[in-house]
Amino acid sequence: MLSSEPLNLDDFNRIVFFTGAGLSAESGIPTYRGAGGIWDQYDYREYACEAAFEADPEKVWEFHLKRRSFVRGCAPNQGHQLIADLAGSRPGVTVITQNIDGLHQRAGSAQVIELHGGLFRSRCPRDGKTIAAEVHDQLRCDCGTWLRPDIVWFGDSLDRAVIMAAMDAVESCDLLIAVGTSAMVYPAAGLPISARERGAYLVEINLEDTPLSGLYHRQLRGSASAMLAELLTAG
Ligand code: BV8
Repeated sequence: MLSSEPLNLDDFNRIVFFTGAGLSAESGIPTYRGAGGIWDQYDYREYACEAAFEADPEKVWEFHLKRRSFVRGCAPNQGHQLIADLAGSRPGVTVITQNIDGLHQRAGSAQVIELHGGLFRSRCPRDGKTIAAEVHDQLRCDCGTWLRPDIVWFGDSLDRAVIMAAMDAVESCDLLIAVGTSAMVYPAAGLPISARERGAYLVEINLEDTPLSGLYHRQLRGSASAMLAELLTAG
């Protein structure tokens, strides 16, 4: 594990946290890849893509309702809390997450860009209406159409406004801290590249190297919450 003396955050004006499933692993939510990953247990082509939903919406909903009730039973961990506390203590902190679990918001982060949507929202493919699904899982829209989870599946384009907001944030930040992402899924994985090109200082927190580790000025190897605690707590 490389030394991770705390950064002096006062040296930075605009900080982006770019987070992936590894941040939520310590909350008990399985990651996507690696041992025990979601895609190890489920073939996304059967349960989490437009074609699967068209073919059998009930089967896709069964998978997502199971995930909703599981995630409802999970709580934000210290990593989510440290990020939320920092954002609450100073201006210029933005969270860009690939996660759909809503744990950043439950930890108190207000400024969260959800690149891949949210597990606790449903969307009507016909009229575009989105419905919060915190408690009740309404599966049909008032217009009669099957609602679908408001999640960006493989092959779905990301919401244009969301990716533009993420691009603005990474192109104007001077510090980007990636936490728990395998840097495998595009266009999300390319965001730190844009930050680097604009001269930001980059830190990668992960258990292992990723295809983009060479991009980072500092690579901290260890669990997300422990590394964030070392990095963000002064002294
Ligand atoms: C798009 C939804 C335009 C949520 C996900 C061929 C056909 C079609 C598309 C493509 C294609 N080839 C390439 C593409 C583009 C594709 C893509 O990039 N595929 C990859 C796999 C090659 N991208 C898309 O389709 C995107 N849309 O491009 O639209 C388009 C349209 C049509 C055709 C072409 C292009 C949409 C991508 C969104 C996909 N949605 N899931 C859900 O269902 O749950 S993917 C999934 O991966 C999640 O969204 C997740 O956010 C994302 C990234 O995963 P990570 O968060 O990084 O998690 P992962 O498990 O991978 O890694 C965890 C890391 O944490 C590990 O490194 C681990 O070591 C570390 N870790 C673990 N524990 C800890 C830890 N670190 C610290 N502490 C710990 N405790």
